[in-house]
Amino acid sequence: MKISGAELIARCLIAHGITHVFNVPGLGLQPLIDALRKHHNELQYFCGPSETAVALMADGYGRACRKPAFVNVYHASGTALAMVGVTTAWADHSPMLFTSTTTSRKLARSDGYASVPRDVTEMSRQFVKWDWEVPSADRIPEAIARAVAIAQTPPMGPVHLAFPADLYLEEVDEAVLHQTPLYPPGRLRGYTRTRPDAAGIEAAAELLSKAEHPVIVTGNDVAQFEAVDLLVHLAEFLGAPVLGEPYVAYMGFPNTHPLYAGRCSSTHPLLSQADVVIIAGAELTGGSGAALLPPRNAQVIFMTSNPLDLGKQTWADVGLIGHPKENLRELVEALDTKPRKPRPQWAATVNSFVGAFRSQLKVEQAKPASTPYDSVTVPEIISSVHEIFGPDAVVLDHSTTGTSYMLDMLPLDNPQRYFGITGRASAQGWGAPAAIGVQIALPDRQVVALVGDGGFMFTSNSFYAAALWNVPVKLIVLANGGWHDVAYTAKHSRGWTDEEIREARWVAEPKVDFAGMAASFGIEGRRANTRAGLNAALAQARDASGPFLVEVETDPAATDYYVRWITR
Ligand SMILES: Cc1ncc(C[n+]2csc(CCOP(=O)(O)OP(=O)(O)O)c2C)c(N)n1
Ligand SMILES: [Mg+2]
Repeated sequence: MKISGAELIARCLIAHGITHVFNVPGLGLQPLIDALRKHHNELQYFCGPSETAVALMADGYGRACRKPAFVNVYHASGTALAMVGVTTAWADHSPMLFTSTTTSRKLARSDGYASVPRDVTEMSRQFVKWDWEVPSADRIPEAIARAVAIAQTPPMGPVHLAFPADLYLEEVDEAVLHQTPLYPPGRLRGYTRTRPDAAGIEAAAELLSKAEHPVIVTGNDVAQFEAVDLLVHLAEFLGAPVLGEPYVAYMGFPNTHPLYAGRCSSTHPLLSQADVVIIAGAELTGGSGAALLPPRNAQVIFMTSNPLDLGKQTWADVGLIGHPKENLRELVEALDTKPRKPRPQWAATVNSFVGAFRSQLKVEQAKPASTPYDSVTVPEIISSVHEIFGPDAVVLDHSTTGTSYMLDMLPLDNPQRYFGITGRASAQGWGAPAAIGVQIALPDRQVVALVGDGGFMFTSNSFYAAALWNVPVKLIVLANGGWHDVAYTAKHSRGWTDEEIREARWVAEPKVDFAGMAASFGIEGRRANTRAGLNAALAQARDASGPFLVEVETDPAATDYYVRWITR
């Protein structure tokens, strides 16, 4: 029997376990949308207010599911709008099956309606693991099979396929689905838990067994591949303090653990004393852009799932390339065969540092707001979120200058409930749409997102989609009066005055009524400027069955804590 290219795409997606589709419609896409709709029992279809919104939702979905969603966008303009979703998915290793509808084959290179002067996949090429403009309908099964496999193979990331619009209407024999060498999906099954080289493990274990002052810097890979328990085991075995990065997509270590020593900086007192540093899946970019280097005389054991990461930020005396879980498991096993080295002095130093660090956090928590008007401090917001939503809520953090407090103060016994954005991605606007994607991926979990007021303005339209689809995500907008991150830099590195910052319009004047904006979208919203008001609003949000927005007048003083860390 003959079927259309569009129908073939839908069937291939289903065959490969794709369950969610994100799209914005337009000329030429309709046959595909019809085919996707026909299979609505298997493919949940989400149409959003812009390609930027849906691509960032797919990025959030990929982070939470660790499998790709299918995104299809409109020609050159839709692809351009979606590009920030592709760049963040690249930066933070989110699997994504990104596809563009492009000019029909007969009209290619004619610069007609909604056209692309060359290949639409050129736009994303430097950010994707693989790209292909599918030349004919009979190649669809192969294209989708390979794209899904590549996106999901560590290091995960986006792939970009382009479908010429006429390919959706091309009739092919349905047998092509079965004729591809890659069908059924079981014929393309990659076993991806690659093991590090035995010699490398031995070299790492040898270094560690002699280390006096071991330190671990943890990052994304560890949490993304569910290796946190192994990292905890390794840290405890070595008595090594664990440092996080200033910004992370996934948090690799529980920040409630007695060996958690705050976030990394080149001058971190424990890192400065390290003789062996294990860098486990960390990207080592600071918030200020400066590299976070270990001391020059320290030996570095660098663990990564991506061979291309070697040597990017730091040297690697021992580079262990493999699946993050296997890297850690093999290292732990190798260490277990060696005598355990007591390090009483280092233990005392680490203990005393962590004790002082925790006392400092208490001081920060107790600080009153610095504003002449009513506002709530970021530590208070964090405490309220934790008290009201509890330890099981999934927290998505795009609070920018609030992130330092978040990573240190939000109790994360299970760090895998935290989703953030790395310095490498550094994309304002990510938070709200990504939170919707995470909530779609995890329908049984409560998802709470904290976003800056400036960042939210980049993609606030995405929140309308939460209303359209009744996605019960809870969004907290930290209304601290504008763009404090960039204002800080202007003020302290370039000598700008408050007046100049105001003239540049980096201050939120006129004030945006975020709760009112939510109401105009048909979403419940509340504003709070006191702790009690915030608690009441959060409780209402928690109990609401649909999406909810809480706008909180936020003390901008969080910037000081953030800057103290990144410029230390
Ligand atoms: C797409 C993009 N454009 C510009 C920037 C630069 N930038 C970094 S922080 C920031 C302002 C963020 O404001 P807000 O979300 O209110 O956070 P705050 O600094 O107030 O904590 C901007 C514009 C960026 N990171 N991403
Ligand atoms: Mg702000």
